Amino acid sequence: MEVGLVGKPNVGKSTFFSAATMAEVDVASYPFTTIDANRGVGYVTHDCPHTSLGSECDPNNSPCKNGTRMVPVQLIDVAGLVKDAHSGRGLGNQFLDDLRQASSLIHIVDVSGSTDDEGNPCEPGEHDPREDVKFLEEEIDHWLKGIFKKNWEKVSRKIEVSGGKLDKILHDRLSGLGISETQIISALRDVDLPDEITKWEDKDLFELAQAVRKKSKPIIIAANKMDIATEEDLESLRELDQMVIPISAEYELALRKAAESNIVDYVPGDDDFKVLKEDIPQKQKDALQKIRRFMKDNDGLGVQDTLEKAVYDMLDMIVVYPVENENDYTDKEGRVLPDAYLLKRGSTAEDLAYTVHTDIGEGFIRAIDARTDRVIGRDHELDDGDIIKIVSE
Ligand SMILES: Nc1nc2c(ncn2[C@@H]2O[C@H](COP(=O)(O)OP(=O)(O)OP(=O)(O)O)[C@@H](O)[C@H]2O)c(=O)[nH]1
Ligand SMILES: [Mg+2]
Repeated sequence: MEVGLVGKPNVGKSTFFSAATMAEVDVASYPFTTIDANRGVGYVTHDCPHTSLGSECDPNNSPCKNGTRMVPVQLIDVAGLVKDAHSGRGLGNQFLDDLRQASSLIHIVDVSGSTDDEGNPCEPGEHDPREDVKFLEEEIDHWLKGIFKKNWEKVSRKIEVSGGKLDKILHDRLSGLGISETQIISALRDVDLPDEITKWEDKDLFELAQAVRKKSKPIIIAANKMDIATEEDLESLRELDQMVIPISAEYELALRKAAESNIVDYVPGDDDFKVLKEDIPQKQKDALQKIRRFMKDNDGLGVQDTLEKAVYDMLDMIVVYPVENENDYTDKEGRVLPDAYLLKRGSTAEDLAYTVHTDIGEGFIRAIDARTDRVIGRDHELDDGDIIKIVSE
């Protein structure tokens, strides 16, 4: 499960990434600080089943803090994208290939309007961030269109001559992009293109790319730098009628670092924190005061909230806990509730088996719902919080 961080240069993508993963990466106040993508692990939270089962868990892939599981999510922080990148401006858009596997995208926008189209600093309010939303979607559409377009003439002729199934062929072309056939079928339904595929022009392929993007890479907008923006800035971005979350990646990073140094007790996503160490410089005290005020005004700092929404709301994911022993909920090593996996709602017991390991998926015989001890078949639809034993060859 991967989530991509995208946006024009200098908006705070790497700051968000660093706050969410606690990895040290380059952050600087000029464009194109990041060139090669940063990859790391962030997490989304889930109520750990151990609280209702009465037995303590012993996690392997997902730490548990006071009954809250931290389920891993891969994050990718890519280079900044500028307008017309598809025709080679800035770093071009080839690096979007890094986002092939991303299931959803977080678009980091500088809501304060203090970076121009190219990511150069400007006076706050000078740039309208709504423009950034439009251009970014278009650049992603151009990138997808470019993938469709490769050898298109040959492919479209072949489809017309041999009568191949269009959705299957498009699915093959997009292999490695984490796009399902169902998403392609539903995108094809949303567009109105000429019946004869060989007649499709550039604009038709673009329209199709746009529909595929909407189905397969949903975008959530993180209105960053809210700490230097006004409520009016935020309201104007909200006029776009998309999911927008006000955030301060800089405050989030500062607070997580303070928590790491035991200066504060802070649970990411909370709307307050506790100061543990009073003996700190006045400057740091003032900074913490500012952060606290921001949290009160905005119900938190927004980074964790954005990630949770990118996974649970945009993708409708559930969390399932596979075990080896359905009676004491353990794995081979005796760890209680060792792993938590994110799956799309509607996933089956067999889907879980494949997620754990291809061999387990291929050898699937049956599964057992550990909470009820009932045997379930491969097509059984899983529920959020299920604990499942898979029996395989
Ligand atoms: N005020 C404020 N500044 C921020 C915030 N987040 C990031 N910045 C600053 O914005 C500048 C750019 O941050 P980066 O994280 O390097 O931005 P980026 O989008 O990764 O930039 P590129 O890699 O160049 O595309 C740095 O000076 C950060 O300190 C924020 O929430 N508030
Ligand atoms: Mg960066």
